[in-house]
Amino acid sequence: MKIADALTGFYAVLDRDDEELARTLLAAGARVLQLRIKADVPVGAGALVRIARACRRLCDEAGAALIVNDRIDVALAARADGVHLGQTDLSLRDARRVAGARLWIGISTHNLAQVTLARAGGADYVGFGPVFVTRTKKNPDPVQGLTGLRAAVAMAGDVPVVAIGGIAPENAPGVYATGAAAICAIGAVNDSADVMGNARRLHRNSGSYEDE
Ligand code: TZP
Ligand code: MG
Repeated sequence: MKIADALTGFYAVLDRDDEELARTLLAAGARVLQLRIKADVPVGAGALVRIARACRRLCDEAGAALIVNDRIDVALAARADGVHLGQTDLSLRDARRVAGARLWIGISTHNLAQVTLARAGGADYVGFGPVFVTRTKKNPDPVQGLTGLRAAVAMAGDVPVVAIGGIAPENAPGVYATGAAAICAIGAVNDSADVMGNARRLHRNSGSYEDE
């Protein structure tokens, strides 16, 4: 799959070991699923690979891409399409040494300087945020707003930007209007009573929340 085909609308995150949730996110039309389990007691590598392999099967059935957060070893073992790394994870340069061209490498960025570095270093895409206030991430970086996001999209050039942080169906149209390639939302989807509906409303041109 080409990365541009995966990063085109709602970018789903599986934030717990929950096959039903994964199936629902994919059934809602997600073209990409990121496995991101942040637990107080870290999940071991063996268990993570088991979960990632299950995701791989579901993504293959749905024609979606699989990206693993933090763990390049798990991403490679499960034949994921990509790995997603934060500013304090394995560096982009070292990740490329390990994975070569076998994985897309996505980098979390929180300001324009980080976007510039990720682009220069050959990131396949960048996450940028938090765009709005988020309750999901512990110790989030400062809110960047739509103005910051628009500048990040311009700075990223041909590197696709995934917007993240406090995004919900109500504010998604404004986020797409900045030129962001895709929208990642965790709380507004995974913690809602209507996972399927909210995931669908986060796709590009899904019609505004108020219209439905
Ligand atoms: N990086 C910046 S904000 C964030 C991450 C991982 C959390 C996004 O979660 P939510 O619930 O969509 O605000
Ligand atoms: Mg990380």
